[in-house]
Amino acid sequence: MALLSLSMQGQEPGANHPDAEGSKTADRPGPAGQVARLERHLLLLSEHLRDMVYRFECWPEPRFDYVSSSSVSIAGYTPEEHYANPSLFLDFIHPDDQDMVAAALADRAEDVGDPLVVRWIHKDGNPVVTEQHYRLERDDNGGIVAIEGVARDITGRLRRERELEHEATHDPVTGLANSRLLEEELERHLLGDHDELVVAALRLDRFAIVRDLVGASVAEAMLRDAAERLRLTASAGSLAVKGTADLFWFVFPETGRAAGEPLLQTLHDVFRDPIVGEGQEIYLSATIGARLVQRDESVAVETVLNDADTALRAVRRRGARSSSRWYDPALHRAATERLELEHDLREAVADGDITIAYQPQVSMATSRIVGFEALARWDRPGHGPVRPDLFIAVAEESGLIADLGDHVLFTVARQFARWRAAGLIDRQRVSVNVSRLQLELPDLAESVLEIISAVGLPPTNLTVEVTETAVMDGGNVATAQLEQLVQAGVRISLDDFGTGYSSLGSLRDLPVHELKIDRSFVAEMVGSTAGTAICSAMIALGTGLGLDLIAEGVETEDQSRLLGDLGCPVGQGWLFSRPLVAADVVALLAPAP
Ligand code: G
Ligand code: G
Ligand code: MN
Repeated sequence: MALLSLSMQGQEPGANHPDAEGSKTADRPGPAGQVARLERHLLLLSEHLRDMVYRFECWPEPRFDYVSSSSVSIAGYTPEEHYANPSLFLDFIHPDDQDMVAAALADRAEDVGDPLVVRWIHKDGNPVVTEQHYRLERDDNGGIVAIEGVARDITGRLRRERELEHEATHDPVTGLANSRLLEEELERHLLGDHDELVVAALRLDRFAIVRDLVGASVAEAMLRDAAERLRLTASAGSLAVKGTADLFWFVFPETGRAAGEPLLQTLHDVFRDPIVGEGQEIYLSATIGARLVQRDESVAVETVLNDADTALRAVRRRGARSSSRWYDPALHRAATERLELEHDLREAVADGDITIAYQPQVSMATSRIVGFEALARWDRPGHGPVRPDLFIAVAEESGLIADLGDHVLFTVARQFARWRAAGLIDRQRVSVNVSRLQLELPDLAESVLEIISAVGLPPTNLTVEVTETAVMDGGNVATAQLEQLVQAGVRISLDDFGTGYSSLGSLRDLPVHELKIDRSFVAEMVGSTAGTAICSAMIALGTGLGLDLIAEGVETEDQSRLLGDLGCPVGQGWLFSRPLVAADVVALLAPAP
């Protein structure tokens, strides 16, 4: 820069063309010639830089010694305009930066120091952010005589940096803040002294089903619609965040539990109107888990997020929709216990510690055993037996159900194949329960057939028990699985019949051989005209459709007799036998010596 300023001495303002001046000194020999060549070289350089190079004299008169041509692109003014009106240079500094520039110049020693970021107003009115490397020349009293420098336009770079920052902290689909921003915000709030605040986790109810129904693209548009409404709802100062899948987060600073309740309600209210995506409308609802952070409570960001999520899961597990729940420590204990249960179950499934009890199914006319229902049992180490509906539910939630189902079927089928080989059974069937989630596994039928064939149990010795809700909710996929099993000779039994909501009409079209009258009907039958009428109607319906019938939960002689009279040939229940371990089944089946 010093050289450049030297070279400019004596040059007329406006002489921006190196060639125009260059010819005078070009061929001078010796050191003078070298200096001249260097001058021309520097001028050439500065004229072709995208940065604006300048030397501005402040004293005795403000005037430009030199301004490079890129002043046009950076600030919109030609060098000529600068030469003609030197105060332009100070005027187009952004009003908000004027004081800062004055202060920087006043403090600055002569040497080149840190660059200064200064906003200019471009001739077209737009702000330009410049980064300026400059040097001051002062007189003996410290007064500024001249400024020389290079101004670089960093507007684009800053915008790109901001865009990158935005991309890194926002969800591309909805434009909401993402989890990274959530964590940063929370971190900031929780640092040191802070007021009460509420963190809420919100999940759309049944969104996975909706997605299957409307397709991924419409579902995404619906997510955008929901996100936009949620964003508008979140009050000023609060943060709305898009998490994974259909999960949203909210941070309500300076909010206690009393103030938080109505805020959560406004989030629910978003779903009063149908959500729209690509012209399709659907009514959705949401479930919320909320965590109150007390004033000055010292707690990690991760813990707060986990707690809100724990509360959310607790509501969803209860199957409640459109509701909220506040986190409390008891929930944490429950969640921990559940995790431990899940852990132990995982081990039990892996180690084959799930055992089977067999409950006989008996002909009410002859008292002969016509089949068995296989029921899974788990004796949890250190805890005792766990109710099967509980551990089946946990297996479904934790992705263990496929392995558990395979293990049960394998154990049962192998056992039956052996009893058959030993001549203990002949045409009796064994019923194995298959849950709703199992029916949704795409290769269920295939894997069932594979397992029984591997252990040598004929398909005609197997019944698969499914609940009517599982078949109805599973739709075509579930029906196709059942049909494949039926093709192979497996029998299908509709468990808990009457407790679901299947239309009687659809019963005709389902691949089902047997109706299993739920024990709640059997329990209310004796001594009740209405109860008897219901059982009678179900039996008539089954018989009319050509289905086999079995009543479950038969506990008394009266029930057994009445069921027989109504035309139900087979029963299962404590009257005949409790579920038995395999050894007891053998004792039961073996001909008395
Ligand atoms: O016998 P009991 O309390 O065992 O059965 C409770 C519930 O658990 C019943 O609804 C039964 O259908 C279900 N169940 C029992 N064993 C199994 C199994 O091996 N797989 C599935 N999916 N459900 C089972
Ligand atoms: O839902 P599912 O039918 O698969 O389950 C059968 C359940 O009924 C098992 O929990 C089994 O232990 C139970 N059970 C079997 N016989 C009787 C009975 O006579 N009375 C009652 N109350 N429950 C029974
Ligand atoms: Mn059953």
